[in-house]
Amino acid sequence: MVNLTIDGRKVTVPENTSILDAAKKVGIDIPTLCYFPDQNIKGNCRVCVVEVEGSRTLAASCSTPVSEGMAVKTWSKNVMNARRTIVQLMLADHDEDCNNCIKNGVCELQSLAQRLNIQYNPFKNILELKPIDTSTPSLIRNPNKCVKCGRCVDMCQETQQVGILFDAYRGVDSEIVSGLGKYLSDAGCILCGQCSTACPVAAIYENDETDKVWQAIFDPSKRVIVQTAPAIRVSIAEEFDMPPGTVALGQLAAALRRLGFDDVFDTDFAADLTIMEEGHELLERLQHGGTLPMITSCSPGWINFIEQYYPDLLSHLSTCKSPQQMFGAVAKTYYAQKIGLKPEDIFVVSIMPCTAKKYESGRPEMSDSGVRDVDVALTTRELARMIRQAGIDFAALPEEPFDEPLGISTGAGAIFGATGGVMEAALRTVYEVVTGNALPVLDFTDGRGLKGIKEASMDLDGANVNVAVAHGIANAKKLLELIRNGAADYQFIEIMCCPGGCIGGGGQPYRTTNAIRQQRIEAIYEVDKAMPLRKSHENPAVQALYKEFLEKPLSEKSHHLLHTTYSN
Ligand code: HC0
Ligand code: SF4
Repeated sequence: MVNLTIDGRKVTVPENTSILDAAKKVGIDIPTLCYFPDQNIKGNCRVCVVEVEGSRTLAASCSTPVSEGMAVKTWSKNVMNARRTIVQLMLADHDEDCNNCIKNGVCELQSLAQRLNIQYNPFKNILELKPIDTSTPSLIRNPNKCVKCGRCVDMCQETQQVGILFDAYRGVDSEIVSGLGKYLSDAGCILCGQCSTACPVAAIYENDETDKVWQAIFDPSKRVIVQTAPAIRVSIAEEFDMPPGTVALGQLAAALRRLGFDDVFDTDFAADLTIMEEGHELLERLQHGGTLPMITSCSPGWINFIEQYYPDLLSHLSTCKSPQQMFGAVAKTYYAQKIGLKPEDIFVVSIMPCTAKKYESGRPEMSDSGVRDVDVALTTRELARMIRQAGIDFAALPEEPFDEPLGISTGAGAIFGATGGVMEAALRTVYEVVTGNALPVLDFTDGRGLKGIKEASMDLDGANVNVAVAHGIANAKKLLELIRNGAADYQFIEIMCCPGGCIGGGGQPYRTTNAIRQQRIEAIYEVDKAMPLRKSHENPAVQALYKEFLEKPLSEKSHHLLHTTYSN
């Protein structure tokens, strides 16, 4: 342990603790900008400077470890002037059109300027406007807002290891770029949006499509259907200042109804449907010699990754569309027939924790109903913006149910939102279909949690099935290399693009940390436990869909509406 004083107070902390964390222990909150929990950025912005007795220069508290006998001053004239100057210089090289900024009110630079009581800037604004990158349907990159903190670079290079964002040039010319001189669409970006959850300003953010949804809602000729992804019910409450891990299933349904959606449905229904198709596809491959290991295909950032970086392994992907897209295809055919409408009269909106879902919904092949199957995919953050716009007091909403039939789901559908969940849901069904016996224990805990790669085995009537789960592209790459080298002894692999699975998606509330991911995961399993049905094949609405329309899993109609092909 190390003893030191901070602002005259004695503190004892473990070795290698940063001054920043030691100060937190005694209730002192040093301002930061580039610092982000779980990331390795050290001292880029220097907003967190403090005085260390005996040192002639100020120290960045996030990257300076404590030492025995150290005396630290976190607030002094020098500290105040240094912090203000740093932020004023940032503002002088920044597009300060705050009123028209998507992050107005939630911008960390703005709140830092407020906190430092910056009321004027002695430095003249020297920003040279650069073009805004609108090349993808998922993300907007505005270099004029960038403060070069490096958080997005760390996300892209270290956490995801896609590596298309990097620091270029030095000194005053320093700039964050996506491939030298390229737009995101040409730079190999997979649209995961992890950079956008980490950005403290509005230098990279989701393409806001809320106005398109309002137009549809206000159009009396449209039947506007909404589906909401498994992960939203355990994250939306954070947008309304409730703690991470709050389950807000009933309030979510109530909010969507009050926004004016005509049918409030659930992607969890389609997740159950996916399990029926994907489970049978796995059995088909196991019994008739298809490509193994089969890999899940529901996470669109992951699909973008394998298509661009490992096209030689595309035959391993399940041909199943994602639940989002299965939902759209079913809503505009089966449900359209049920309510006597044509696909073009229906507008399907999905609420997703994901920026890549925007791209997925616009893929030309995702129109098997005859028109685009999902019209708009909004992120959690966009939904929260709509709820605030409409003046809905989210916390005070009553709990309401989802509508029938496409709002009926099981616990297996819910756990899709957490890493390991698709695997667990699939095994719950595959085991019972193959053995004809009820599962003795429903919870496959081996696949749960934030460990990078998880493995498990299951005995299916004498045949051993080895499974693996990876979340985040850096972990996925390790499994892909094993497959490429012929060293992967697995039959089934779940890969989710984002750390933690969809609960950690790129469209989730800003500043998702590992601690928050863990709380959302626990909440997802609470949802599962509370459901009366917990196995996809027991979903009565899915059973009815097969009986009335699709006939059986992997039928011709199922293939046409629920399966897809991939491109390289
Ligand atoms: Fe997911 Fe999904 S679980 S990808 O993470 O499979 O985005 O939440 O909606 O489609 O269901 C995201 C979350 C979904 C889909 C589902 C899958
Ligand atoms: Fe990198 Fe993902 Fe951001 Fe693209 S969306 S720049 S791949 S972190």
